[in-house]
Amino acid sequence: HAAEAQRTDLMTITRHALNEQGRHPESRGDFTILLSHIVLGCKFVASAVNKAGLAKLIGLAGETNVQGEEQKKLDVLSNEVFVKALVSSGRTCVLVSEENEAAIFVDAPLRGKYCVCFDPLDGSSNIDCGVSIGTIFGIYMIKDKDNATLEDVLQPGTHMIAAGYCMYGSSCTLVLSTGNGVNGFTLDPSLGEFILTHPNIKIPNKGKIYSVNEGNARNWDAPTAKYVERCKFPQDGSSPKSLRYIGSMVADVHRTLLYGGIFLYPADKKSPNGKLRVLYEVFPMSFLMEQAGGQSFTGKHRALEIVPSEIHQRSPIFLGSYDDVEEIKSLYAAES
Ligand code: AHM
Ligand code: MG
Repeated sequence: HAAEAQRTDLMTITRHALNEQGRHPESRGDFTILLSHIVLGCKFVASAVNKAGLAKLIGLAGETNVQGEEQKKLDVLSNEVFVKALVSSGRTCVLVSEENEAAIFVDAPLRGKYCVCFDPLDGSSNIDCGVSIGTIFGIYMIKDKDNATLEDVLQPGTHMIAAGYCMYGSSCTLVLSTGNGVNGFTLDPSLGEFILTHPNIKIPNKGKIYSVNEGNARNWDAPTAKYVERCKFPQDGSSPKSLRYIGSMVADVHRTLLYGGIFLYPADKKSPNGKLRVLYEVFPMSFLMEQAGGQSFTGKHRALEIVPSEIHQRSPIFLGSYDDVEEIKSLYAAES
């Protein structure tokens, strides 16, 4: 155990990325540089989130509040932080943020080969009460750097080369996949470094938890309603599942990844496409789930196979343990 602790202790996220680099010599370290800028954004936001309750007193950006200037909202600040961090990496070309209506095309001198879709601070309803929130990101490779178009980000999730999230919770955790499994890193505040604490995360095949906003139940379609009913009243004599719902996708998915079970944001009569956004919520989380051995389903097909036509498009989503998602798939198959 001591030997293992020592090994993981020293594995910073940068060292991990440099090791991975060996698998993609053609990237020439560009991905490692991009990742270090994402990490910088996460650390900045983590520190701002920690001070959120004090923001009115001391100001979010530093110790002194600039006179007369109104405090920036945390989600607006986080967006500015990530846009700046990504652009200044010199490795990005097209950026899609939940906070910006239009995609951002990086100017030629700073242009690189990666496209990043992100939600800088997800779970905004949880900010003011100190509950976990997070940043979500998905990364694509540009086709032609000199000819960036929206098509470069309107790609199915299967074309993503990496995805991850950072959770600002009781500790700050960054979960990442570059298509070779899933790894979790925890921010050591005394070092300011993300340390590999959860190597090669695999989601249990079946879980004991379901996670959904049940307040929408009266508008659900039949298969979703039937599935949730079965979670509470299993037909096979097994114990009922527990309900856990934080209302921050990052936190609900993180728990699902570690403990197993299912997270759902289904379609309902009022929102036929559900709530969550394809490019920076559904795709990155689906990519991670599959990489961890779980599944992700839209109610019709594999979530990563959506071909988006708009950057802020939504989709229903059911993701988590392989067997639990299998069950909801069979209910939808029986329906059609
Ligand atoms: P936001 O981008 O406005 O924060 O909304 C996204 C959040 C997700 O984090 C979470 O899964 C979902 O909204 C919860 O929605 P609801 O409050 O409808 O249950
Ligand atoms: Mg969001």
